[in-house]
Amino acid sequence: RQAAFRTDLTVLLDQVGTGKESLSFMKRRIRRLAQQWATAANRLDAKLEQRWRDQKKILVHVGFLTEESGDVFSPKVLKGGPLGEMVQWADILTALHVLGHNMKISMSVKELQGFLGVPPGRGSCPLTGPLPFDLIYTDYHGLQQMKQHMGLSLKKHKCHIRVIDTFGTEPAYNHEEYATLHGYRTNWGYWNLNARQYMTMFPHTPDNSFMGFVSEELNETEKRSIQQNKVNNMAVVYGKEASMWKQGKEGFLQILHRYMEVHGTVYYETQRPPEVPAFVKNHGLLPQHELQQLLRKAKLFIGFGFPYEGPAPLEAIANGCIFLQPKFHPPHSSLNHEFFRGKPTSREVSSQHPYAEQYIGKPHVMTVDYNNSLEFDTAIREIMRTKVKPYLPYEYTCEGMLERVHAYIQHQDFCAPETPFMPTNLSKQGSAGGSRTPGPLFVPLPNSTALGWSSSVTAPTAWPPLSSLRLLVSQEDQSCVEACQSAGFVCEPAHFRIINNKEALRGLEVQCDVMDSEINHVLPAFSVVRQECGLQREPLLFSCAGHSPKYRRLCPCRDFRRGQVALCRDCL
Ligand code: U2F
Repeated sequence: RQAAFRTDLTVLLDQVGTGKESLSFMKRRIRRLAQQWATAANRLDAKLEQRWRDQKKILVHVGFLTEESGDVFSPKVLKGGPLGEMVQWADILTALHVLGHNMKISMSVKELQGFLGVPPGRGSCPLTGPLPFDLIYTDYHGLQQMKQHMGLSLKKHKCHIRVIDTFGTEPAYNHEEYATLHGYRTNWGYWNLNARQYMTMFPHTPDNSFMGFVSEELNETEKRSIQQNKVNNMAVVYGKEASMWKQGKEGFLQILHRYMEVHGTVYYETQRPPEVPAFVKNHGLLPQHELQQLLRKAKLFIGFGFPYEGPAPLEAIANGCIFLQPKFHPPHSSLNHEFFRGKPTSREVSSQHPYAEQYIGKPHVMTVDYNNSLEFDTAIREIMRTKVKPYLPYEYTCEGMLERVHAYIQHQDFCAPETPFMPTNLSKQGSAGGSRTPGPLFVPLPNSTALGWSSSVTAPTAWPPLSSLRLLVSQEDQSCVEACQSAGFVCEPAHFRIINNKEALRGLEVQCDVMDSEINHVLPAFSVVRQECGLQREPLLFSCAGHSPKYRRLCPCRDFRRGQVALCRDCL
């Protein structure tokens, strides 16, 4: 069946259910953004020009909100607890509904069993018939519950699963045996999924898919009025829980207070939290729309280092604030920081909000060393002088999210058997013979070699299409994430299978005295010193994130759309 866009959210709101603060929060959000979603649906509908879209049967099982997982989030919704996950789930549900899919929502193990047709209360009684869904969106808690209640059949059906995973899971952590043998074993990872089945909150490692969420978009009139009504010396502090204000914050708060009136939205029960200095005007935890109003007036939204990678800075920037945040030197990661310890990634978090730092940057975002009071002081003064317009990257608008989720649903298929790629007609452009349709694909780059494939090798079903591929060679100890980024591209794990062969190495004129095929997450790669080349034997270990001082890696990069890094030019 063809999916038709929906602009009425009544059915969705009924489906979400009642009885918990988390659900009420999500419903308030869905209602508040309903008009934006409707406008976005109409725009995307026009953009796609009647293209056929399959209507999928989708189950959404929100594991972290089930009683069976302990649901520690719901009781804290009105008390300054994390809301980012709820923001994201509300938006995922809305996007799937608006895109016109046939969706069921489960928030308990009982509902899960009912939807899957597994007899209740029978432990791990496997699902015997076919899976009644094309796609299942869940999280790590939900995955565990499915393992318990679907038994062995989970293995059979796991290609249909998508895991919403805030901070991301790198391939080395996801591969059970490899993780266990090489010290990447954590409490979360090791599900042996295709790493692109994990969907993140921000575009972290491109090994995962980027799900995201949305922020409110303003029209030109609203933008103008916001700019006119900005209070130049008003700052709002990022941190809705008192503990986020603890320890060592007094110094820079004092400096800030020298120039600006400081506002906070810190939760409190009866008394003012002692962590919050007396000069701060604390509004208490605000409902989302009231926070937006406050951000519309404020000039500065200032982070103290925690929470990491939340939605609020995007909302602030969308409402015309400048976001000031601490640089982390050295970067925080699962290797050196309690919060990230045990998370299935070694990603280095260079500031409180690396997306804001790297994808948005100045003038909307300033990332400075808070231990250097001079640098901090200079930043505040610069912010007071700078005029900015409200800004929201396209990928965080409702249309951007719909476009991306639409593309994933229609094109990503982890169930199809991998057809081995035959690299018979791969060749470096410009070399004699071989190249059937030479195109403008060779990208000269300093210190790295690059080449592209002619579109004649495109397998009809490949997505992203092979026309987007650019092969690069990384420096030693450089990951493919960095190598592609430094050349203006993004690493594309789906393209690894195309470049994991002798022909690619030969095309690059790499000297290989020894050629091996091994299980190691930095392969395909070669060692310059030893003239050894290695191909990847385990497709689950193709990794954009991996790096090793011994190797220069072969990196499959691709182009991307401006403001929509998840999609290549020809991806829609
Ligand atoms: C992140 O979770 P948080 O919930 O701490 O992220 P925030 O950026 O603080 O904000 C989430 C939402 O809270 C709303 C605000 C944001 O959409 O509009 N809010 C509000 O309604 N009222 C207020 O007074 C203040 C904020 C991240 F998202 C999680 O994935 C992480 O687990 C967590 C820890 O790093 O950080």
